[in-house]
Amino acid sequence: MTKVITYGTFDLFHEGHYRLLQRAKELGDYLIVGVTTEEYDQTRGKLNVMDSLMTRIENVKKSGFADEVLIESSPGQKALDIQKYQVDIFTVGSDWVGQFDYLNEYCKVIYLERTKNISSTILRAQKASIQRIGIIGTGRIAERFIPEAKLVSGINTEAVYNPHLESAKRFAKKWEIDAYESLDEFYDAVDAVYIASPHETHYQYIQSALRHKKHVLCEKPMVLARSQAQELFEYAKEQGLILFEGIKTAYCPGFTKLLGIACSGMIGTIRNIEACFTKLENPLSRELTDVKYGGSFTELGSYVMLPILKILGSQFQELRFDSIKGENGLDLFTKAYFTYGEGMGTATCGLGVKSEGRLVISGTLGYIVVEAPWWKTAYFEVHHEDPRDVEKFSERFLGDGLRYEISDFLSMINGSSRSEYKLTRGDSVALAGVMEKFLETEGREMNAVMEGQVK
Ligand code: C2G
Repeated sequence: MTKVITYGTFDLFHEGHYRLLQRAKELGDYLIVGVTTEEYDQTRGKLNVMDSLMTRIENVKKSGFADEVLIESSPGQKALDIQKYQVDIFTVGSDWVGQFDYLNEYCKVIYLERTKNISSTILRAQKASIQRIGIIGTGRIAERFIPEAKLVSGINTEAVYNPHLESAKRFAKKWEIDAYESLDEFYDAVDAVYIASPHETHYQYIQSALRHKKHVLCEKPMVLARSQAQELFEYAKEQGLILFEGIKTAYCPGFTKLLGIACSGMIGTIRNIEACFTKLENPLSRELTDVKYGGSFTELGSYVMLPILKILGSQFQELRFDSIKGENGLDLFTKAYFTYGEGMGTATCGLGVKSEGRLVISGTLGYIVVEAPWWKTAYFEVHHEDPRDVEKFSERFLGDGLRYEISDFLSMINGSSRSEYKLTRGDSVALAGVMEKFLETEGREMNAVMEGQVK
């Protein structure tokens, strides 16, 4: 008798799960299915699981393919189970290809092609539908999105669009999703869109996605002009659509905890915030050659402004910039100075100068220091006058951290959570306003509507 084993969350049970179990059973005579516990999913960074463990087990049983169901509750359990149950074949969907090769030591490992275009659900009406998401753009950040989205339940990445069809096809093949030549067809295949194209095209893509009644999660900087941000948020609200700016720091648990502590009074009234983020880039990269939209501040400014705007607000009295420029006029290192009635902030960023990536929030009773990479907040300390009086806080930051914004984006779409407080439309409008002011001082007035024309 050939024994087969597979594992999964099986949340919001859908065709992908059903077909996986069906083919897993066909690999042998006896199929064992491991269903993950909520705790295990938490530890492996799977977010947004909607169904209870019992419901998920029930759905697996109802499929009729499982001869036995067990609980997967810890990392490393797979190898033990395979030995304990004398399993001949381990199988899982191809979105995990390579990740379980180590199990070849114990049994045959087979990756079954993942199911694309899951739309309807089976077995029973779900309390929340599966959101089909499409990606616009095929660059570095888009590459990071899919593995992160896989660890958020309730979402299925289905499609990719890039004006250069060859890039879209290459990306689609690699990630087993569909490439679209026409933007209209792309929109028809999805419920929501993740925009990871160059900054100057964001405005046009957001506008067209909203017009096609799609929810939008757009990479930072969302847009480079205050009026554009205001217009897009207004339109999204009128259409009952969700528009999110993707600044991963804003949505990660560590940063949320940090803001809570900073605003709790533990360090008194906040008087000064200094945030620094530098990342040496190849001088030939787009960021350092695109004289219209490149440079350090458009690339990293969203991060270093975030703590200042979230804590001191967007009603600053003065704003000025100092930059070190390269030969082509792009800023290699920029400091933005925010002056408020009761405090100040300095946002420092650089693609051509390396500095200590630290965040320091100073108050009348003490200060908070977050070492690099504070933008992936995982650990911070609260210091007081007495150097021995230090409180330490930590929070896990999993993977590339995009899963947190994806999970909150999904929660907002499903109306199941009010996560907007993490990055409000007011925050995004203020960020766009500062970007616009920076580009004006640089003499790079924005004309994104024309310049960023979607090709
Ligand atoms: N699956 C699929 N097609 C989809 C979605 C999922 O074939 N469109 C497969 C997955 O590859 C997996 C199984 O269905 O083999 C269950 O998927 P999930 O519930 O998302 O479980 P997952 O997070 O992939 O966990 O230890 C658990 C394993 O790592 C799998």
